[in-house]
Amino acid sequence: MSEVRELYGASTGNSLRAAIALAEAGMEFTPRGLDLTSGDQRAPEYLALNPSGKVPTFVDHSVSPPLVINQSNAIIQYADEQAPGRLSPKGSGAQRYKVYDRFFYFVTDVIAPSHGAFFLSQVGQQAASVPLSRRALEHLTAAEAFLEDGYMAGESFSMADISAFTFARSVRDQIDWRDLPRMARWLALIEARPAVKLGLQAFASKLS
Ligand SMILES: N[C@@H](CCC(=O)N[C@@H](CS)C(=O)NCC(=O)O)C(=O)O
Repeated sequence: MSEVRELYGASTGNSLRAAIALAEAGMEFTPRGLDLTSGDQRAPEYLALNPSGKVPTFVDHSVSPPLVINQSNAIIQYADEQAPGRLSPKGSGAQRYKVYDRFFYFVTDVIAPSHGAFFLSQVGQQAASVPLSRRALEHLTAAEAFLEDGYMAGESFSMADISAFTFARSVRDQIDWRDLPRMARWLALIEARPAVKLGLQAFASKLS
């Protein structure tokens, strides 16, 4: 564990994607688990790092002043830059843009509606949340077509797999896997990766 890099988070999709990206990039970090149900994210010392009171937050103390990144997807981009070739192909060829294309598909067409649905159900608007949840699930399962070469953006693991993985895992009981043989194979493949296991465990001792 490195005290130089810290990742504040909880066992939620955004924090876990960031933790998996850092682990896949081979970057050691100290997980700082926050208990969201107790309101740790609104403690003044945490708000000084992340004024919106959300997780995750990444801090790199090796630079002065320390580098602070709040958005999970910005942390993933940072991990990608630190370890060229691990989360996206090196260089600027077509394959890099395929990775970005698929990465942002999951971020904007799957994760964003699922967050919207979560918010609506939290504020008592269950009925309104249903179409958004359905949309997120439909967009996820449409990715069966992405998997002809094994991974979400081709023959190699990339940040596109990270962006798809935590949501797919969270809705696994809502999916009829018999219709999605490639995706079933893909989910097992991603789950078996040592760095993915490491990332998933990062905040395991804390509730969220
Ligand atoms: N766009 C942000 C979203 C962060 C976010 O919504 N985090 C949620 C957990 S998934 C959170 O901290 N919720 C606690 C709260 O709002 O009090 C990201 O991707 O990092």
